[in-house]
Amino acid sequence: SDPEREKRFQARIDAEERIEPNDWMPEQYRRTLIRQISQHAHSEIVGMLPEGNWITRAPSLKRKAALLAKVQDEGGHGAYLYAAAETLGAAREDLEDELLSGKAKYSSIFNYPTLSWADIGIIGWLVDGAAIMNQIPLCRCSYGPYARAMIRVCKEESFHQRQGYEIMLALCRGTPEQKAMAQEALNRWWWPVLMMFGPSDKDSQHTETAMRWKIKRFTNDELRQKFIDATVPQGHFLGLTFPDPALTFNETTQHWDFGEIDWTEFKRVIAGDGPCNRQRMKQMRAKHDNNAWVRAAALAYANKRQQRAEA
Ligand code: FAQ
Repeated sequence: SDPEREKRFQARIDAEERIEPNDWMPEQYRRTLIRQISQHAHSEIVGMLPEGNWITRAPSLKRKAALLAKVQDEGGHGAYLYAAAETLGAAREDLEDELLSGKAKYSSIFNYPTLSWADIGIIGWLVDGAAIMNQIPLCRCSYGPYARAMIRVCKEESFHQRQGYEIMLALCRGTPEQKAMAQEALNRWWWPVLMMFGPSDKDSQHTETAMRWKIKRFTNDELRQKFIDATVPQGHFLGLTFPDPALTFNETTQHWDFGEIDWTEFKRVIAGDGPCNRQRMKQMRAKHDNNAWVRAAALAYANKRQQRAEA
């Protein structure tokens, strides 16, 4: 390490300057970003699976078109984020290998099953809602390529969130069976969605350094609280209840108080033992094998073009 350079680096961060790929950066800054950006990319790609499960069963042509577009957007976000990680010197093949070997993490939320159509509404409303809450501050991340990627990603996520909330509205204004389906989905997803924000601040290993480097602008608990405050009134507008008896509006703090998150469940899902972890990894490996010919063809084509250019 080079203390003088690190000092100058921190001064640039403190002055809100953007760090670009060719700038000097501490090795740990680079590693932290590769870890976070690649996990984020993996989440987008694995996140295509739970919703992909409903494309063939969408209840109308309009719903199917919107869902197809949304899932394609997620693939695009993944590609965008892998490219951002590559600007830090990571190789995409290595990042993919780390995912397939189980070494790299992806968001815990995508290890839960999509059992009914209401789950598609819930994913848009809550999962994309949580993603936006977390990603808007990342538009001001100190690392330029990640920050710029987030601007476009957030625009698309806000369309995703609206399509999800609109599905929820239609179900909640529909038949009693539809409303019950919406409520049942909310009951299953609420707690896992709150876990998306990561461990509580006292258990978060990376928050302190990530805040100092302005990769993160808010702590996990701060974002979780902001999300709850924004979301609870939306749920009440739908006429739904939240599966948390401790959820109450605190007049003193002007925030919603909530119950204790089951951190044992969170740790279990992250360790690979959630309801769908094995299925998701199996799907990812099958996809990787099935797509081998595409990678081979793309490589052969690139080689041919290079040979032609050299001739
Ligand atoms: N799941 O010290 P911290 C989406 C890990 S949205 C799994 O607090 P950090 C859009 C963490 O990596 C979802 N692992 O870590 C979409 C670390 O492990 P490590 C993706 C989790 O990084 C919507 C350890 O626990 N969004 O995909 C989780 O400071 C709908 C200690 O935690 C992003 O990735 C979790 N929930 O804060 C797609 C946003 N939480 O690496 C399809 C960018 C924590 O030491 C459909 N990422 N861990 O082995 C971030 O903002 C941060 O990385 C946090 C975690 C906030 C997720």
